[in-house]
Amino acid sequence: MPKNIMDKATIGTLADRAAGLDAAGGNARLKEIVRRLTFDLMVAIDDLDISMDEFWTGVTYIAAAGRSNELGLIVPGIAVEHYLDLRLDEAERLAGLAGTTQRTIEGPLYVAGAPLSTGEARLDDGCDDGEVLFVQGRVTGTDGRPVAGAIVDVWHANTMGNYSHFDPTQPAFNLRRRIETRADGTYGFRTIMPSGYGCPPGSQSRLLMESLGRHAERPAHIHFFVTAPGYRKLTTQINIEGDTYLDTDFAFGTRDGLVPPVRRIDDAGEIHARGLNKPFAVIDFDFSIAAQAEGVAGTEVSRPRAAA
Ligand code: MBD
Ligand code: FE
Repeated sequence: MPKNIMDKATIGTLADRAAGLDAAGGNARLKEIVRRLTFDLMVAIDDLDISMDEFWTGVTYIAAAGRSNELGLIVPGIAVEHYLDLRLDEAERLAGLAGTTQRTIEGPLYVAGAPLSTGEARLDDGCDDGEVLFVQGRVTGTDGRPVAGAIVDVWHANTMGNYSHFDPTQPAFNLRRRIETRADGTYGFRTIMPSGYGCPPGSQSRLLMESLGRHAERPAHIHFFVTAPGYRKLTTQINIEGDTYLDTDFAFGTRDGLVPPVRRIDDAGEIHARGLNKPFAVIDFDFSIAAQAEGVAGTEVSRPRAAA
């Protein structure tokens, strides 16, 4: 078929009716959004001459991705989750908020309710023979003052790139903890160096990435929510420097400022002081969080999350 054969007014009238604009009831905000998305979809079909076969291939694909619970993987994979962050960054900048640690995507693998401890925690169960990693730092406000009693909620993958809960071979809450900062705002944890996550073999998300000529891998990373009363929630991650996929994260989660140096310690005295018998790694990472503010979108996102 030729492209661009439809009249925009015809599309507009149809989208109006599809969104119930000529009906009295319903949710006004939903009508507005459905009207726009329906209109844009119809225009795209005409502009690109999307065939009926292509259209139904797309519908079937989205249905399959929904059945395998992969929409939370596909949204970051097509950069839309990152786009939401870029937009919130811009809204904060326009509202005069500055000086916070860079945010980045939550991803689909958080589990609420991890064990809570004060000051420090060990995240691994001792069964994964990965490189021992200590992460330590301080939570401050944008004024540089320490935030005592902040909660650093941390989660990451094991050396296979798998997350507990979603990987039934790991114990509950393995590599997941909530750590309350000390009076001076400091926190620290012992864990194992994670590996990057890859979309599962044969998955819908991997199929999409490969059909686009992309890979379906994330570089190794550690996720954080940092919360404290009176402050805006920070959702972020750090990446492990040197990872093959650092610059091509399929989920667009890697950002400047979120790739701290990894210090490798092989000094016998320091090894013994930590109660270890092999070299280990240390990452120093501080978080700067913004005080609660009026007139700018909140950072607490309501989305379905696993809980255990
Ligand atoms: C992950 O571990 C992740 O963090 C994201 C954003 C997507 C898929 C897997
Ligand atoms: Fe992740």
